[in-house]
Amino acid sequence: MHPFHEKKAALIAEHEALITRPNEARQSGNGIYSRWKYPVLTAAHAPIFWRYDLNEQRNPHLMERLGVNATFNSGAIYLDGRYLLVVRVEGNDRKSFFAMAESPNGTDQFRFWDYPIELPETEDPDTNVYDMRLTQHADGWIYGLFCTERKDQSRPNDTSAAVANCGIARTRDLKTWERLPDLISYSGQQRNVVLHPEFVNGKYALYTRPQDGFIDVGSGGGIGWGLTDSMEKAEVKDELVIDAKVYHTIKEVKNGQGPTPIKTPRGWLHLAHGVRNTAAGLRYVLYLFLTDLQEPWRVTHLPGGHFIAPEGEERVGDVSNVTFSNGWLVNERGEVFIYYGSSDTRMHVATTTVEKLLDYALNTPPDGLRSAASVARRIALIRQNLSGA
Ligand code: M1P
Repeated sequence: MHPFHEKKAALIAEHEALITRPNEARQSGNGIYSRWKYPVLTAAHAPIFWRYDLNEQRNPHLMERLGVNATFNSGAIYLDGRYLLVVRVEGNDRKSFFAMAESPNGTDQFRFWDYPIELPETEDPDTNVYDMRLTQHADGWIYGLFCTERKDQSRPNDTSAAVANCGIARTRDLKTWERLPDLISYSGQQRNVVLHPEFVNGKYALYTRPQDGFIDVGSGGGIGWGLTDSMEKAEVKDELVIDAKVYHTIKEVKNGQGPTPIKTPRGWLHLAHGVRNTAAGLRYVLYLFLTDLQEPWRVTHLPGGHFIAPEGEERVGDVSNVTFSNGWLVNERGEVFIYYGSSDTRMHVATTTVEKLLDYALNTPPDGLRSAASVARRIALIRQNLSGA
């Protein structure tokens, strides 16, 4: 075969082998969920025709022209039996964009749709967009709330000064998106904003994350709650912190709502990320909590400690020691697929059920906030077990 065609065929075959590789649930686990062996998406999953110019005349060496650096922090939705992710794809130029990937079973064979999403801009163009949360709302629309980042024009000489806000778009088919004005809030910058799927007191409800700076939340932080009359001109006048950051916990520095909460008979299940500082930098882990069915802003159960933390290869990447989730879904059998990014580099899945998550939320003790309290609780468990009670 002609060398160019041979190389092209090899590239396509290697890519196809990656996409069709069967995934497998890891046998060992904590009984709460199963992690799956292979990442569901990596940079190498991006289609060959997104990265290479496949014309021999223009690209005789078959070089990668537009590299993809990472695929991570994906929103998720289960629609008509299809497992869909809205993936944060980051090019080698550091710009993130959104692209849909679809799987027949939720754990492997994720394949990107042919074209990434062409997200309309507002009159103030985004520099970077990322971490979309999908919410199928009671009003009939599917909303995508994401972070829009722009240069901080008040600090023109600081080339890394940025401002984060909540961008809002909506769709009915995940193909054509209508861009709505960014969220207006009065508590500083915003990231990790998530739309609650039902109306609350006739209004749209948002989980927010007010922050003083782009990275540092400063005196802000915590998962907030606010109402808005409309999503076409979303404005949150008052924010109530419903889950604050707390000293010497997994969310000591900051935290943020993950995906849209899941409605269960016992309350709303929430997944969130908590951040603490270490000598090696920030560590991001996931935690779970439950809020009241009628008053979703009221936390009823807050298990102590992390629910998912980086393990093995998940620990290393562009921003190491990070697990981050902005997408999960439930199928008609009550199976839950938790999609999480590791170290801002790749996507993984862990599977469980609503029943198990509720058991975890209802029966895992809260953080005792002191070593002595932790020891007392562990000794009580040991005594029970050793006495055969
Ligand atoms: O790099 C870790 C994460 O940092 C940010 O999250 P947060 O606003 O909570 O600090 C986001 O940029 C997120 O995408 C990223 O994974």
